[in-house]
Amino acid sequence: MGLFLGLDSSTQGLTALVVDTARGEVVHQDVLNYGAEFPEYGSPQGFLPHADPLVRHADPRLWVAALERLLGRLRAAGLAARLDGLSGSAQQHGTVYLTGSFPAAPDPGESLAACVGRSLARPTAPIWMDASTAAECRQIEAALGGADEVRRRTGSAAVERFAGPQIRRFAVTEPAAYERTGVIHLVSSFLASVLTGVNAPIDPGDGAGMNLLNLSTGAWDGDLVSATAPGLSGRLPGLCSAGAVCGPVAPWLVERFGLRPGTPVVAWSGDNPSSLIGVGGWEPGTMAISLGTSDTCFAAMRAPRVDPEGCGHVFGNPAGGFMCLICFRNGSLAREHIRDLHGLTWRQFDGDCLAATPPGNGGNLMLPYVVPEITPRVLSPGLRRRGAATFEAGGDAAGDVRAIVEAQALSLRLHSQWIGEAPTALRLTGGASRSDGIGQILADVFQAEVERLDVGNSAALGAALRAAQAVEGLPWAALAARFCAPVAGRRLHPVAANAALYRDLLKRYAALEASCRADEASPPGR
Ligand code: XUL
Repeated sequence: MGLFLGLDSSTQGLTALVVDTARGEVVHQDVLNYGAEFPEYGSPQGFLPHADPLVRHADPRLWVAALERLLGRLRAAGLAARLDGLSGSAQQHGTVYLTGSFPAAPDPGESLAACVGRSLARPTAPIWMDASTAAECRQIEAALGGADEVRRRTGSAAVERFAGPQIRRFAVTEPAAYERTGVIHLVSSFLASVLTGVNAPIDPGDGAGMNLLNLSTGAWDGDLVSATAPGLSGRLPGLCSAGAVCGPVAPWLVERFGLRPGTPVVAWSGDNPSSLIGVGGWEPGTMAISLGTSDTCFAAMRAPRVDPEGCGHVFGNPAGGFMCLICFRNGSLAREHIRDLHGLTWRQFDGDCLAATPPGNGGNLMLPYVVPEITPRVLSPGLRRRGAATFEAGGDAAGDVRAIVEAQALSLRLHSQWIGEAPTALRLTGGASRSDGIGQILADVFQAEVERLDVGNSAALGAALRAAQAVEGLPWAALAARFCAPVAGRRLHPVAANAALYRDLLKRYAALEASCRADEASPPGR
């Protein structure tokens, strides 16, 4: 029994969470917001501005600078030296390009970010929000004989934000820089490498989000690797099993932050696989909805099945087996857009607006695309409602707030149907899960009980629990019972009287979405 640290490097910030497995308690939580704490990186929302809305890159040094600051604060809190192990969770799919082996150690007085910066073969990392690789996706699918074959092998059709298509674009558009690249990491394996001082392996949870891992063999798929970029197999880190210890913390971390020599670093994973553990969803039966920068919906799967529409994914479950995942790019970004459009606070958004409007919003439907969407694929951003009419500054704040939240809930319901199991309970996590108004809409749209946990950041909690499980061998069921029990007073019950209304609205929403996709497929004047 001991203390385990979970780190969550998300799109907008870094969280540290420490669990004490003897006491069954979370004993420390700390959060850094990239925009607020590191203005010098010019990334108010965690990524670099770009004229092309399809391009989204971040500066990997920002993630490292945040790691350095949080480790310093952990030391100041007297916890660094008491840790028995650590692991992490990171935004999925982003790729970091290094010249080769990892820098041995920072020079005296040199920041960790500057030290790691010396090893970057590409100054920026495309992240999960990047949608610029449609051509590369089609090329990879064509080389493999079609989208179905890529989906059969990897659990997903070729997807713009996934590592493989991103690597291909880099190799094709910047061949000299690709040539200089010695190793390509995911954000998760990159940060694990920073902590161990050597190139860390990729785990099956995050590795499955690359269009490169063959789910049935658990190894890199030779055909996909060759179809993606020349000489790629020599540039990919190794694969490890979920929960593998990838090394002790690097000696200079011991010196700089007072960690105990030999503290085990357990392989990092993606934020969604980590969240699956953090919400207690390690075995089938619980569907989780994470309301963060992206909204995601995920669950452990009895058997891997793929989404015929091509938007859903199958990833590795850190507890063994598989999980499904559906990701919506317009999560909190879309909610924030409406909040800011009407100059609201979150309290007004939730309390005044959602509470003051009726379920169904008087039939006022919206589509929630502030930025290009992943599920379904919608490339031209823009909020639309009532058919193809474009919505911008609306006069009715309360109506717009309900319209965006209902649209997101209906979209979640519509695009999770392929999983094939109607959930009886939803576990909500992420920043917006605090909102009772949003939770109630989800309960009504799904006609399922909404459960919420004490810990808001389930990805960081999941990372800490994965570390504890790997180092101490504690059973998942015992960890989940101790750390992931829903809080009785925070349950929300579906209102049966709203079932028919939302069933009808779901049909109308599906028709509106279909008309938007048809408009996009054949824009006026084509
Ligand atoms: C999942 C996805 C996002 C990122 C960022 O496929 O793209 O959820 O992991 O959180």
